[in-house]
Amino acid sequence: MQRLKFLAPSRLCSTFIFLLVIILASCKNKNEAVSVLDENAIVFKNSFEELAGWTENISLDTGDAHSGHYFVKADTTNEFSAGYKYQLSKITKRKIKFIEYSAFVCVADLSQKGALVLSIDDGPTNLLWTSVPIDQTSVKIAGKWTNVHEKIKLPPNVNINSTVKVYLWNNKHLGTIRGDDFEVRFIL
Ligand SMILES: [Ca+2]
Repeated sequence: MQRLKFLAPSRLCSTFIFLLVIILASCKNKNEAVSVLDENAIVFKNSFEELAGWTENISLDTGDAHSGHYFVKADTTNEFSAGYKYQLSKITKRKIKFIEYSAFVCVADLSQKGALVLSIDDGPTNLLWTSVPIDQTSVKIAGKWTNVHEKIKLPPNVNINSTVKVYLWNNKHLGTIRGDDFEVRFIL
C-alpha cells in the first residue's frame, strides 16, 4: 500500500480503471460459463466464442456457426468433438436429480449419423452412457441448425466423484457433424 503514495492521481485512476475492467471481464465470463438459475438448477453453457487461441483442440472451427463465428465439429478423422467435462463435486454438494443436456447441431447430408453423448464415469468405470441420435429422426433439414436435447434421471450409483461428459460423436466417421451452443443443466 505504501507504493500507492508515489503514484500520480492520473496514474492511480488509470490503474483502477484497468483493474475494474479485468474484474468485470472476469465476472462476465463466469456468468456465461455457469449460472445458478434458482435454488434448484445450475446450468453450464458454451457458444465456443472464447476458445480460439486458448486451446489446441482441433475440433474448434469457424464459419457458419449457430451463434457468433465458432463451433465444434466431429468429422472423419476426429470422431469426438470438444465438449463438457466436469466432476460433480465441483458443481454442487447437493443431490442432483436430473441432467438435461442439449446442443444445436448441423449436418450437410441427412444420411450422416452421429450422437450427442452424455457419459458419466467414476475413474475408469462407466456408470451411465446415453445419447441423442443425430440422424433423420432428429434432424429434418440438411444444412440447418437443429436443437437436440434429452433429460435423464441420475441412477443411484452416480456419486460426487463422478465426472460428467457431453460431446458430439461421429460414430460412422462419415462427413462432418457441427455443434454449437451446448448446454448442460443440473436439476437439484
Ligand atoms: Ca458459437
